Amino acid sequence: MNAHPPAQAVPRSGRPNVVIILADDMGYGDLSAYGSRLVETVHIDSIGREGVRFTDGYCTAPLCSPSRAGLITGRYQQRFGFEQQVSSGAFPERRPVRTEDGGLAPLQGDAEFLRRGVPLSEKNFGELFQAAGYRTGVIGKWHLGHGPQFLPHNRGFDHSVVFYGNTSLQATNQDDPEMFSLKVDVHDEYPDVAWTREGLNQIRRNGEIVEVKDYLLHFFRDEALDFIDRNRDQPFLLYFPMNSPVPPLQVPRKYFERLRDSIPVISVRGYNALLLAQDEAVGAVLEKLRSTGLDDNTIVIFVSDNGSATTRPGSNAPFSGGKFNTLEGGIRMPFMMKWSGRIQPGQVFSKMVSTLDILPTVAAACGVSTQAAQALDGVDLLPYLNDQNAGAPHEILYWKLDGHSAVRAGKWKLYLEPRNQVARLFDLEQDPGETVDLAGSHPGIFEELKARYAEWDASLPPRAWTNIF
Ligand SMILES: [Ca+2]
Repeated sequence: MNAHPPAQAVPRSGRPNVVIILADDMGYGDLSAYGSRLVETVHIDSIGREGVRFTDGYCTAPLCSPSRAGLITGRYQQRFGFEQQVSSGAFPERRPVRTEDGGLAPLQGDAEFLRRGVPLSEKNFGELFQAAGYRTGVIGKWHLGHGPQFLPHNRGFDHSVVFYGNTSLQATNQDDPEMFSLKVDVHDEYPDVAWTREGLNQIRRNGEIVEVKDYLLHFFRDEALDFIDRNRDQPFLLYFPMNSPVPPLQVPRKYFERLRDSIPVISVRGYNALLLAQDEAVGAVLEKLRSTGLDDNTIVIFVSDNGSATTRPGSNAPFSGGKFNTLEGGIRMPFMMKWSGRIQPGQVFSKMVSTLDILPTVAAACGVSTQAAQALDGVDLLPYLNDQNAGAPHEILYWKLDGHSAVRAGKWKLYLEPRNQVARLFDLEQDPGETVDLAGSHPGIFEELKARYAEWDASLPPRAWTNIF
């Protein structure tokens, strides 16, 4: 006998649940909802169809760790010196870091990497929701520091099943004939980055290493389903940062075969097969919410952490650039949100929003106080989605990562490479591909945005660490 009440009997008056699903390195043009003609991502697309699809949604950095630090705190990560990756590879201590002048420092050992993370002065959504009585879980990729004070079970998450590094092997049996595997770019050239399950790539449940034999995306999917099942009778927040479609490109052949007739290029077919596997994993989570009767009272958010690297078969169309730079391809994200009965379905929202808005939005929706947090840069989006506020959530947004910066205000985008004295102005309405520099023809806007950026940049502390070679 099922001890739980049937779906229709679950009261809607309880505090809502939150499920935040994050893709890793997925481009704007990778979903059918955002124009892909290569693959039908019906499950992920359904989030936007049943809620809102943002056309102008942004992450806070075109790189994993800093983007996640902004997302999880609702604050520009540069405000706490968090500009760069906390780690790269299974054994970051074996790799040199860059000095501020761009040279290579001698090996720093463990100490350099154990100090990197979101400082204790910042609150993330796990900490805020846990303090408010929610059950909090994170399943997937953490990549926000592996020193003890930065680990998820010490930072607001009751339950964590994660790897701490930037990626992990999807399938440990690399000779499995049922698995399609392909190396696609420089990311794959380092043997200690994607193609291993050692070191920071190991899977840990609440800090303890667990051996995983399943295909990793499916293992995390099942852990997410189990978390929802176990917490169906109490309010929960589930942060589900998936290990896809980032390398290693390993995907069960059944997905690859489904695209055999439609995609002739092997790397593109393999990548889109992984998008299909990812879509089905999201579909399983959505179905679990329906079958447990929680769907009506759960806020579901889907977004990617940064664009696809231009060296890979992902699509940032119609934009140029990608991961590592601040052209739109690096920072404009597929971003959708649904909340049955509270967000009007079928909306397409075209004003700027940011992953910074996720924390304040879900906190407001759930009645969770953000008083313990520092001043948030994100805003509660619900009034804008419910026509209570006809204005724009953000007048201006800023980006800064290792020599690549940007500002967007309205249709205007200022693209900056300060070290190279590059400054260009684009009209994103007329020129989403950022090809025509209008700095000369619109000097007033150009100078104003440069001044706004300089003012924002001057308000930031120095970055707390540099990048990793
Ligand atoms: Ca990423």
